Amino acid sequence: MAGSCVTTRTTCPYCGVGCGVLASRFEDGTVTVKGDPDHPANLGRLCSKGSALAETLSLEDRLLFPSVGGKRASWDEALHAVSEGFARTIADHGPDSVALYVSGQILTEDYYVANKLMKGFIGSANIDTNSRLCMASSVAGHRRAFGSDTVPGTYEDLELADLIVLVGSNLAWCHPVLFQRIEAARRTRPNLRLVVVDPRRTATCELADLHLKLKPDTDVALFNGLLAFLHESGGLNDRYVNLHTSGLAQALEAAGSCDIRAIAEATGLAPQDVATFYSMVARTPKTVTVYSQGVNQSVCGTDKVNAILNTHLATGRIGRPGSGPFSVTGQPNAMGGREVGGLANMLAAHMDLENPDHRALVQSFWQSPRMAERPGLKAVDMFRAVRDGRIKAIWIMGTNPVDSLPDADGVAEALRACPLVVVSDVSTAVDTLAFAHVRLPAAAWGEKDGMVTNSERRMSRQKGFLPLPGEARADWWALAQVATRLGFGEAFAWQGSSDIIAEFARLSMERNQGSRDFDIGALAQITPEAFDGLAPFQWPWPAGTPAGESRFFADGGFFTPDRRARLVSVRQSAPRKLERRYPFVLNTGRIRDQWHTMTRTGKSERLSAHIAEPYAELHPDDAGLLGIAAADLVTVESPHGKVLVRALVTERAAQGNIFVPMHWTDQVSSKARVDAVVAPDTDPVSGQPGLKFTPVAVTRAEMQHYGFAVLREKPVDLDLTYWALAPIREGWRLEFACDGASTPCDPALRDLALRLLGQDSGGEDLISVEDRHAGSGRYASWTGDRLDGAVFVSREPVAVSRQWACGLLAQPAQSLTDRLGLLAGRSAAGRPDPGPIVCSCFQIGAKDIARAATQGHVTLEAIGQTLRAGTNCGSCRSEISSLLNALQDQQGDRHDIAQAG
Ligand SMILES: Nc1nc2c(c(=O)[nH]1)N[C@H]1C(S)=C(S)[C@@H](COP(=O)(O)OP(=O)(O)OC[C@H]3O[C@@H](n4cnc5c(=O)[nH]c(N)nc54)[C@H](O)[C@@H]3O)O[C@H]1N2
Ligand SMILES: Nc1nc2c(c(=O)[nH]1)N[C@H]1C(S)=C(S)[C@@H](COP(=O)(O)OP(=O)(O)OC[C@H]3O[C@@H](n4cnc5c(=O)[nH]c(N)nc54)[C@H](O)[C@@H]3O)O[C@H]1N2
Ligand code: SF4
Ligand SMILES: [Mo]
Repeated sequence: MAGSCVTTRTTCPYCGVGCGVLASRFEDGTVTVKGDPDHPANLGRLCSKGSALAETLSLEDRLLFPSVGGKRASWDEALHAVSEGFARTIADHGPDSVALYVSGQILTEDYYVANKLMKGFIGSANIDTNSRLCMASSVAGHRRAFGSDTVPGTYEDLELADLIVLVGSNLAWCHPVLFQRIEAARRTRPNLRLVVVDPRRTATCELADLHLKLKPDTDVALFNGLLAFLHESGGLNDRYVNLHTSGLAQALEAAGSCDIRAIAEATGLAPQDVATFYSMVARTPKTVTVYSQGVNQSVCGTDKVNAILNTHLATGRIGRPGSGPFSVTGQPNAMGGREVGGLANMLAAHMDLENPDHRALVQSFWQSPRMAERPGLKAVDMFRAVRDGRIKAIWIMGTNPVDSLPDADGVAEALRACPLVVVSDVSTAVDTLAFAHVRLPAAAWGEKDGMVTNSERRMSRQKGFLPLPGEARADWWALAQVATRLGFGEAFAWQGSSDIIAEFARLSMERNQGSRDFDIGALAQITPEAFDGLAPFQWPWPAGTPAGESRFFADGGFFTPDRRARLVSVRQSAPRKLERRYPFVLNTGRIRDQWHTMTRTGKSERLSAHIAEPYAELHPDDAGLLGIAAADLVTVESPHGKVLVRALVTERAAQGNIFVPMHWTDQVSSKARVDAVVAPDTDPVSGQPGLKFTPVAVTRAEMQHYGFAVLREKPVDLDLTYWALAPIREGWRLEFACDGASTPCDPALRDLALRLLGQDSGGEDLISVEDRHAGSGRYASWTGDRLDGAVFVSREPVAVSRQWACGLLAQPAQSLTDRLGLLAGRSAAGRPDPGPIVCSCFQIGAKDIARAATQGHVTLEAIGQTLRAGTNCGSCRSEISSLLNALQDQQGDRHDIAQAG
């Protein structure tokens, strides 16, 4: 870093917490980021991913130029190809033969323009978004209960609550700054209670007073039981119910009586735990129920949402400080997408596509020639339609469906058969790009300008602080260019983001007067200058009013025709029978330090150090029965497809359930796209797929050899049964395994090692040790003083300290003794093996923490003082606590391979 710097106030591009970021750009081009102390979402905090943003800004892997048919093209040629292709398809097959598939990660401006083009000008509602995989059940549940998609509360409620119930939410890893806010609130108010409802024990459970490890998809039984309990114990708010709701009697009837034993049986919980939970809720008016993908991503997701909302409506615990239901959003602009009507069944500004008045209002506001008249296809159905030829042209923007949609191999097949696939992305390391006829380079975080809305309805600016690289352009610009070429120029002639927001604001206030929740009329005339300095605010913000904090529904005022909320009658569905061939339930989700398909977080060495391989969490008893040991490789298979991943045997998993993270793609692993395995079953109301429940078979994958390598050059064209690649300082780490028949120290293995080391292209000094009897080999080569890499091969999963080996490339020149030591898997001198990395900010490992603990530093605070671990972003604090708690059963080296925290 050199010289002076310019600091820009912007917003983190990852999760829906929506933290404010101060990005400083120095004269020499370096960038640093820190939390914005003035942003109300985070008050200066950032998690591990936010803190590592500066490490993901390099232009390596950036998509910088448009291309058509695999050849570089000018923007003009590429836009022509898109508009010609769309126009021709529409002329020949009608507007429903084309589609847009967009994302909760594009800005409100991009989203508004995409939606306007498709629904108002092309005249089809075939625009859907990855929010269908994420928030659709919450949207549907909100609309059933409130008549609108309204999140009633604010983040402050989490701090003001006396009880927080987290349902299907791994908040510690997925909304870390909110989790930290709860942690901090608990330090000042130790009586704040936390309950976690999740079939597996997650990092979030470290802070929980009660963990309800329920059977998958039995949440409706749990919350119906709670409603019945509250009713039977006199815990309902009759006044609120009578004044502001309808449907209680029917909902109670559907819920049945509160038979704790029967509920315990249905949910797989101990009766005592169910009773404890119910009485905690009954006696705590200030209860917030936070829910996320364990609720939404289910074939009964909408019913789960309404079962939760029923308990809040019946107690009047909604919209008051410290109480309410709280659906936390995943993506940075999931809320913005809902506001502009990005889902196939919604209209802009929270209007309803199926409501003729709303359609007429939007049509006259847009002066649109042809409005969509009926809902379009929802994501899973959209790709089915691509597959069977009903959709012949699709534009995908800001999402990677070949990895993130269920039945992902089917999605790949659909795109392969589709006559026109357009993909707008920022990265070249995206599996979906392989299917694109036209590739459009988008402006990335740090370059683009606009608005995002976080989980608490707070709209913040994302601002550029870097020049646009190559020919990257804003997504809205590309959409508007295509609209213009399709003949709609006048309606798409904005000069910049602020023009688009002003138009959107005018639409939100059009004939509104409090009849719709979403109103940002205050921005209707915003100038570019005012937009530039716009501070974060919560909607609604009607014209002529001051911006302020807001909650909804404490005094009713729902957006149904009679302004009453609906309690929706929901019933627990019968348990799904598992076929003998597929006896396990596959659950999927996230890890702490990666974002989705890793196209950005995967570039950071620090973030990759936490968990460097795809894995399957399974219970020790299941592992025992299947003959699977820690660090073995396992195949997880459904009728749709399979993955090959590392076994992580842990008590955190429930018996009969396995968990595989969603992040690994073909860019970084041989066969770990977990959505290839996931079934495309959807919720009948919301169309959201049940991504947390697929019946699967799990088997041990027999391997002839296992390997581990650190390599200066990124290996390409890896022809190995299993491999997984991650960046490290000055190079790459590679885990691999081969199942090919081979003899001990098969010469082919030696060839492989040499190839990995680049020896066929002239490395100089090679040292190798082979043990034919054991069937193991170790190889390392140097060019001058620089280590090219080291490769370790063995019959068993290689037991070499990964943290030690990953530091080798960055070490200075080595003596012969050091070199030999390296082959022996020994550290030359200096720092002892840190073990699997826990704190990514300071690269502190589990073994560091264990050593400190043996020296008497046995509390989280003491570890922070001696090692600094957990004192920067704080994302690892729950893992440090869990390590300290579990220190008696320390893990051995074999576990170092499958090190998932
Ligand atoms: N580090 C990180 N953070 C992220 C993201 C990321 O990629 N990485 N992505 C962001 C996005 S888009 C989203 S949507 C959010 C998701 O945030 P979360 O929803 O918190 O994360 P998930 O890991 O998808 O799933 C949450 C939990 O649901 C549990 N679950 C599974 N089945 C059931 C069930 O039947 N009932 C209940 N009660 N629970 C169940 C799973 O075991 C899992 O622990 O995270 C956001 N934050
Ligand atoms: N099995 C399973 N599957 C899941 C889930 C699960 O829990 N389990 N979760 C689901 C959920 S909740 C979600 S949100 C999805 C997420 O799934 P995806 O949306 O497919 O995942 P990302 O990796 O975030 O994809 C974003 C893409 O946009 C690109 N990009 C980034 N910035 C920009 C930009 O400004 N413009 C453009 N045009 N492109 C940009 C990135 O490089 C990347 O390729 O996955 C869903 N799939
Ligand atoms: S919690 Fe982390 S990922 Fe989410 S917005 Fe804040 S810094 Fe970004
Ligand atoms: Mo999401």
